[in-house]
Amino acid sequence: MSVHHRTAPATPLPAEWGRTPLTVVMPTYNEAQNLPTMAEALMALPLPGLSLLVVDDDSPDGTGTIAEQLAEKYNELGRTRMGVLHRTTKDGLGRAYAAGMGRAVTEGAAYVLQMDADGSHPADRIAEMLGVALATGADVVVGSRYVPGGTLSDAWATHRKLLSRWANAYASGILGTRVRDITGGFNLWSAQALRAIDLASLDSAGYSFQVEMKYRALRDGFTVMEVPIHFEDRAAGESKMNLAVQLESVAMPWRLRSKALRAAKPGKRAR
Ligand SMILES: Nc1nc2c(ncn2[C@@H]2O[C@H](COP(=O)(O)OP(=O)(O)O)[C@@H](O)[C@H]2O)c(=O)[nH]1
Ligand SMILES: [Mg+2]
Repeated sequence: MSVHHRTAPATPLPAEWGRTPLTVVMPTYNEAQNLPTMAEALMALPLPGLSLLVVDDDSPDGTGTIAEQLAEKYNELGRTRMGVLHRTTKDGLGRAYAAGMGRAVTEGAAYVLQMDADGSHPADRIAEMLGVALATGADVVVGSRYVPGGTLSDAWATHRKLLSRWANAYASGILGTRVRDITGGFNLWSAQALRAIDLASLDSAGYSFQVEMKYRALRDGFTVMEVPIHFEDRAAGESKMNLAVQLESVAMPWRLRSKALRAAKPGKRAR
């Protein structure tokens, strides 16, 4: 992480706000090298209401076992600060998130934060995102690379930056939304919004989950806010982005739009 992006310690919140039940849902597939650092950073935040739920798809590198060991360590004092949801096969980022977010809400989270396990997303912005949600009543707070103040890793080549920008403009343009980082994966959700969205009925298996979730939230009338973040390159290991995931992301905005148009016809329930 380059020095000028490091910020002061997480913004202090009123003590009452810091106790808000907030679950960070973190999907993992082969993140053994990254998970311990991530868990440590989250547990050190001045947010006593925060807990971590790792959703592991039976990673061959043993991430699931490491997650269990970490949970044992952080749950030592009889408080559940970390849980692990083990799934048997790798069936996509979207499905992993839907399962984890559903469980977090069932277990009593008032807010759920989505976060990658690879060090790309800044843990020190979480308090601020929660603060924005609590202060404004917004049900969705996007950690945004594309609002003023948002930045991308210096390690990203120009073509990668352009591709990311383009992917955002593509999805937002087709769906007619004004969210500037609709593809981003660092987002805070109220439990109320997650219940309304009906996670079980999502169409996305993979990364297009990010777009579908925000689109549904907007259609259901929830307010989406964006706060700037710095997006860092992954710390270790490899990206799980592949061609199948990319094709789904190209097709999904069209699919969502035509579904919305069909639902808008008389006699059909809008979705
Ligand atoms: N459980 C689970 N996690 C996944 C899957 N695909 C990706 N992830 C995790 O989702 C996060 C984002 O994936 P990553 O490979 O970093 O995507 P990128 O940032 O777009 O390159 C990481 O924490 C991955 O380990 C999956 O199929 N199942
Ligand atoms: Mg990543």
